[in-house]
Amino acid sequence: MNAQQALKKFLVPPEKVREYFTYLHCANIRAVLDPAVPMLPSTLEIKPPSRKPTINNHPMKILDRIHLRAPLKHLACAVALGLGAGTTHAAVIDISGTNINIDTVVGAGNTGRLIGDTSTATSAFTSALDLNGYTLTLNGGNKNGAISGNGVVIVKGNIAGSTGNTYTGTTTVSGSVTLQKTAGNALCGDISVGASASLNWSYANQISDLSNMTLSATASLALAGKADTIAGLTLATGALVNTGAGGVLTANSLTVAGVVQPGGTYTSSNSAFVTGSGSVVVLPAGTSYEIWASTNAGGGAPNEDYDHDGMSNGLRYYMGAAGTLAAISPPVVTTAGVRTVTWPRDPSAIASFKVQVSTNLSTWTDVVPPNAAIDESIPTQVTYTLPAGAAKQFCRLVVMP
Ligand SMILES: [Ca+2]
Ligand SMILES: [Ca+2]
Repeated sequence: MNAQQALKKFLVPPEKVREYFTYLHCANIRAVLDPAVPMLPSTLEIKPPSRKPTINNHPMKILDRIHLRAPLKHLACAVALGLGAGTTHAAVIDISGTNINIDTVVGAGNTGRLIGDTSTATSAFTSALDLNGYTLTLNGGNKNGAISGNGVVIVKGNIAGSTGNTYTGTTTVSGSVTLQKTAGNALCGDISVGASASLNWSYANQISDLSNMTLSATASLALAGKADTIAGLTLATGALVNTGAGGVLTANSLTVAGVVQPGGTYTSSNSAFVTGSGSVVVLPAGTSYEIWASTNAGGGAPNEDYDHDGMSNGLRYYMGAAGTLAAISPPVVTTAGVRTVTWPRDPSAIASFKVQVSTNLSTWTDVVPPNAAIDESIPTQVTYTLPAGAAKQFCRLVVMP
């Protein structure tokens, strides 16, 4: 029986596909996948002999379901997933085999999906995957394909390749996983690193800046000297961040053992959860100038005056609701011969500042906190004590959001 005869036979009784395919050698599979007859009409299970054949260069449209079992080695063709006319099932590729590479999946769209390996076996892919709302489990082997769409990714093997993943949804990490994307992010969405799991960095910026990452008590991160920025980091007691030589993990927030930690730099010398010579940097809480300005100042620069009221955007941001024209030029208060000036401050503003002093309004000298003359003990204000001596002095507040 040649391939065309086999094809005719299984097209007539599709339920016989598996039976006929047991007769087909690799060469015949290739013929069946001829572009002239690219559609596989029904559930198809390919169990080729141990020679590990390659299906090459023939676009294949899967209308229903295909199981790719070991030892099929390489599906080097474009695979289109989708519903065909008159069918009722979403197309599926189930790569429950071992070491299967699929070069291209096209048209995953709304109806097709590709199921990752759910067994303990190794699977690999180089295709682009659209999660399409489904769960993808990545076991051992390199996962070079770009994963997109919304779904759940369970990571048990290394992530590699040169095209970043963009999926949304959640990520669960178990086992030891090395992140090897040479461009883009390896992991996206909110990430849970499970018991005894470890995440290892081969390159910088493997995690989406928008990801919140949670480590269980026996989980660990190994930055290996690389830098990355994430949204939030939550550590159970016992979880470790090994920075390696100078690695830096930057986060907008840090929670350790259920307690929210303040902004700052966490190192092995001040924090039990850090090892290595690098650090975990937690940005100060609050609203950045960029976010504030996008809402309140048309995205303008700090030195511009968006509403033309004589007060710069930067000062308005720094002083918040208490910021008025009068507040920019507060009176000098003299108490027992000590002269002070107090400016309002919004504690949610993230900005450094300095005071400048002058005796002639042309030459200004910086007074940079921390400084004994500057009192920040009240979060809603900054008080500067003018130096004794000169009869006439001027001072001004400069903010640097
Ligand atoms: Ca990042
Ligand atoms: Ca203004």
